[in-house]
Amino acid sequence: MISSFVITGFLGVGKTTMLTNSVKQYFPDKKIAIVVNEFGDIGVDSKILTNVYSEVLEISEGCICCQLAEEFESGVREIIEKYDPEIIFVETSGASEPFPIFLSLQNLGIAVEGVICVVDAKNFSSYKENSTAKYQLGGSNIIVLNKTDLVSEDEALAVEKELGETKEAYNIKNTMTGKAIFKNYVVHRAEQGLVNKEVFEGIYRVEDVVKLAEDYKHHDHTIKDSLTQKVVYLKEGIAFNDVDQVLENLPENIYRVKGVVKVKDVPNPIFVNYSFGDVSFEELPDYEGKSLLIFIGEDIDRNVATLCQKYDYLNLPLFSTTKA
Ligand SMILES: Nc1nc2c(ncn2[C@@H]2O[C@H](COP(=O)(O)OP(=O)(O)OP(=O)(O)O)[C@@H](O)[C@H]2O)c(=O)[nH]1
Ligand SMILES: [Mg+2]
Repeated sequence: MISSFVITGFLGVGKTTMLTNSVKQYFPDKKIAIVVNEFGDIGVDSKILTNVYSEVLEISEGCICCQLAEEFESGVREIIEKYDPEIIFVETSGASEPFPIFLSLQNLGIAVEGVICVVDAKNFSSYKENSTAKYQLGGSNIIVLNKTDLVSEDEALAVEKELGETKEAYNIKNTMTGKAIFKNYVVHRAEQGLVNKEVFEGIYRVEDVVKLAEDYKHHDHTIKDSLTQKVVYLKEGIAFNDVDQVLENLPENIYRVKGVVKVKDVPNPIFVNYSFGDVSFEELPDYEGKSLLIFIGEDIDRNVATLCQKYDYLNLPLFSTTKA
């Protein structure tokens, strides 16, 4: 039987980092396939993940938990036929709930070894009221407190207490028995997505609940939280500093930026990864596409338009790609 893990967690908490840093290291001899769904229609993560894994399936149009069950299931079937993986890792978008994916995997006869919710220890308080974030905790059985390098021990303990409370309140219930499906859960700490191997050892395998949870209806999180994304293209011939300037002057409601930019003073394209005020850059030698940044946040359209007016090297595309 094929095994799988679902990796969920809010925007920018470190899901892809966990896949690039932890997973490969723990399964050196296994055939691993990755399925990644990103918020928005341009798959930046899949470009990063293909550097590490040979089989990466990108499901990038729309939200995997709302509209894409069919595309997800047929994609997974295809990857199984073509590649015959032993383990499948699914990174859900930061705006998705994990439970529908969990049900889909079980539908396909794939064992779910764990639903991992990655939490950003530093920024949890900034996003904890988001309803999707709450259901992500409620629908998981392994919680990974990541970015612990950015907080003190006391802060880490305070976040653990809070996320425990959210977990209890939002635990997904079996509609027939009224009992929580992921009643037992563990919390592990991590830095740069490097988590204890135990997380992946299958000891937290979730039992088959498909039949019992059949009438689960997930809430309409996208409307309520009005998460939007905007793609912006960058002119040629700009300097690294120009990009940095944009990132240093972002309004608070834009809390996530991803993209790949080409600048005149760095030889290779640069992968830009910004979340909640922190940014990392990485050179990406084999990127052939346009220079672009994807802004994600709540009701950000006007803010992005303002940024484009302020910095004339940022261009909105002719057709908007805003998506909830
Ligand atoms: N300081 C610190 N930074 C981290 C850690 N883990 C991840 N990051 C950084 O956080 C940013 C977001 O990481 P990703 O792995 O792309 O996050 P994600 O959850 O996959 O993001 P989305 O898929 O867009 O929702 C990147 O800049 C990472 O380098 C950590 O433990 N400590
Ligand atoms: Mg990611």
